[in-house]
Amino acid sequence: MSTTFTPDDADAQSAGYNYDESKVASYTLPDPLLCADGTKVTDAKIWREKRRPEILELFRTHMYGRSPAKPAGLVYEAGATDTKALGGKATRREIHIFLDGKKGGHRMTLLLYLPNGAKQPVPAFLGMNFEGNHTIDADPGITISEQWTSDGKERPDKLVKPAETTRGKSIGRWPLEMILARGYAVATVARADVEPDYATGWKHGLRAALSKDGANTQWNTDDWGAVAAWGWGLSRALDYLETDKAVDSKRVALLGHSRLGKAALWAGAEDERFAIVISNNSGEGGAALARRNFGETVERINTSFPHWFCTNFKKYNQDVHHLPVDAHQLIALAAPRPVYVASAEEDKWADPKGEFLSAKFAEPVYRLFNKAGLGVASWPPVNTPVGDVIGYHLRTGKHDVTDYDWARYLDFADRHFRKEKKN
Ligand code: GTR
Repeated sequence: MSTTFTPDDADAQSAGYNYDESKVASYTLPDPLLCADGTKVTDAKIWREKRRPEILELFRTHMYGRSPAKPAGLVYEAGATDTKALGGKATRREIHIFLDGKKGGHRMTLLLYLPNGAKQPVPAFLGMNFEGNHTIDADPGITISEQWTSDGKERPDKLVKPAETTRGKSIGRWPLEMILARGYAVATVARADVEPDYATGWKHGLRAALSKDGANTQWNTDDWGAVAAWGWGLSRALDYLETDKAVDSKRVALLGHSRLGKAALWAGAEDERFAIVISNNSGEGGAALARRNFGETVERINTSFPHWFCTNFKKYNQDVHHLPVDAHQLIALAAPRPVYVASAEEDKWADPKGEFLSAKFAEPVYRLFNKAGLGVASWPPVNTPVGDVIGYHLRTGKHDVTDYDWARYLDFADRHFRKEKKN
C-alpha cells in the first residue's frame, strides 16, 4: 500500500521539541475517579451519574468548547447512487446532510459504501477525511468535494479547490475493498464540509452557519472550536446512518487520524451512540497525555492551530500541569465501550508512549464495568497489538493510516461486534 500521502503531516516533527524520554519531567495526572467534592467513585453508577458528567464538562470548558445540541429536523437529500460500484462489489451512495436543518443551508456530503449481497444491516466504519470524499478512492463516480481545503494553517492564499487530479489521492488510507470484504460499510465526510481548516475558516463553516451573528460572531471562551465542530458533524453523519436500513447504526465504529482522531475521540465522548472509538495517531489534544513534555505541546498546538480548541485552552500554554483534565480521562469517557488507541513508531511528534499511557490510565474506569483493559503493564514492542476492550498498538513507520492499522481495527470490531454470533 502507498504511504506517500503526507501533506497533512509535512511538518509533523518539529525541531526544538523534546524527543528524549530521559528528559520527560515528572507529572501528576488528575484522578479520573476522584469527584470534585473529594469523594471517590466506587462503582459504575457513580461514574455514569456523577463523575462522567463532571469530566465531560471540564473538557467542554477548558479544551474543546461547548457544542450546540442536535438541530431539530435535519434535512437529508439523496445524491448519486451506484449499485455496481467497485466492480459490482459495493453500492455507493451520496447523501447531502443540511447541518443547519435547512434545505439549501450548510451542507455536508456523506459518502457511503455498502457491501453488496448483505442479508442484514451491516456494521460500519465512519471517519472524516482530510481533503474531500473523492480522495478516498479512485472510483470515478465519487463527486468531487466542493469545499475549498487548506493544510490547517492560516494561509488562505494556499486554499485549493478540490480538483479531478486529487481523485484517489488518499487511497492508501482507505482500503475500501479490504473493509467491505469483511462485511463492513464505510462512511466518510470531508472536514472542509464542516469547517475549512485554518484560523478564520470557521467564517465559511458550520460554526458561523449555526451562529446568529454568522461570520461576525464573537466567541465566548468556552465556545466550540474546529475539533468539536468536526466531531459534531460526525454525530450528524450518525444521525443519518440511523435512518438508513442497510446499516446497523448500533454497530458504528468511529475512526479518525491525527487531528481528525482528536475529533473522533471527542465525538465519541460527547455522543455515546458510537459503539467503538478509534484514535489513529491522534497525538496532542487527542490521545497523548498533555502533561508529558514529549513532541508537540499545548502551547505549540494552540499557536499553530488557534482555531482547533476553545479559547480557555490557551490559558494552559505555559501551565499544562493545571489543566483540570488529561487524555486518559478522554479515553475513559468512551467507557464501557471498546476504544482503540494506535501509535506509529516514527511519529514522535504525537508522543506514541504518551498515547499508550493515556489508554493505560483509563483502565480504572473500565474496571468499574468489569472490563479488561490493556492486559500489559508496560509499553508493548512494535507491531504487537494488545488489549481487549481497550486496544493498543505501536506500528512501525510514520504518521499515517496503513493496512496494518486497518487490519487491527477490523479484528477489534469483529471481536466486539460479532461476539454474540460466534456462540
Ligand atoms: C500536525 C499537528 C498534529 C496533528 C497533525 C495532523 O501538524 O501538529 O497535532 O494533528 O498535524 O493532523 O496531521
